Amino acid sequence: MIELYTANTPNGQKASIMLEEIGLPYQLFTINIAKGEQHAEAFLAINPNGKIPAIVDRDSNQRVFESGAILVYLAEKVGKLLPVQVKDRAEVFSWTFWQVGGLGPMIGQWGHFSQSAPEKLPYAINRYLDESIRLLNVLDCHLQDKTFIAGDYSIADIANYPWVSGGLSFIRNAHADRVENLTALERWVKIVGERTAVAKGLEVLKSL
Ligand SMILES: N[C@@H](CCC(=O)N[C@@H](CS)C(=O)NCC(=O)O)C(=O)O
Repeated sequence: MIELYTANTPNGQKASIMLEEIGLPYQLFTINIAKGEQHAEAFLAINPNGKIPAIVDRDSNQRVFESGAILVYLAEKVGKLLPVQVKDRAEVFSWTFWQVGGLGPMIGQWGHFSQSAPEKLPYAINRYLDESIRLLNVLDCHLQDKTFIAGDYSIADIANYPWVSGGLSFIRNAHADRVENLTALERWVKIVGERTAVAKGLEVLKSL
């Protein structure tokens, strides 16, 4: 049994989508990040970095934190959604870590500086917005002649989906003209969003 410690955020959604895709039984534990539960001692024992998502695999009592590491761990545990060949894995890892280290943090920082920061700093807001849009264009360009990001549907698609679908609508609300030509990306969002496991992985978090 996998214990999933999470909240309804894009990083949290990656883990629940993955668990739905691979069909392993799991138990959800809510970490209310607005109330600071990510800093509780019991949770820091699972993720010393104090962020969701994190899992504990009760088959081996292994903890795993960082959404990218969780995707790789679960894919390797069940032998799904991650190719076996080194060359094919490299492409999946490239786009998975591109998301974890780039797209997610850039959109996240744009959200922070444009919505949450007490002081509206145009330099910070524009820097993160421009970089988010540049990254969305990189993925749009890559997807011109592909159905999925790296060969067959994989953890690279799962890592990117919540941030691309959420990020696109978030940016569209404020700057529609800057994301209107990302047609390959929109097509990919539709295909991935129609998967039963993706819909279920999003749904299970809605009550948290
Ligand atoms: N690099 C981490 C980022 C995780 C992350 O930023 N989680 C956010 C929610 S999406 C969080 O826990 N925020 C609470 C906080 O920063 O205190 C990952 O990919 O898992």
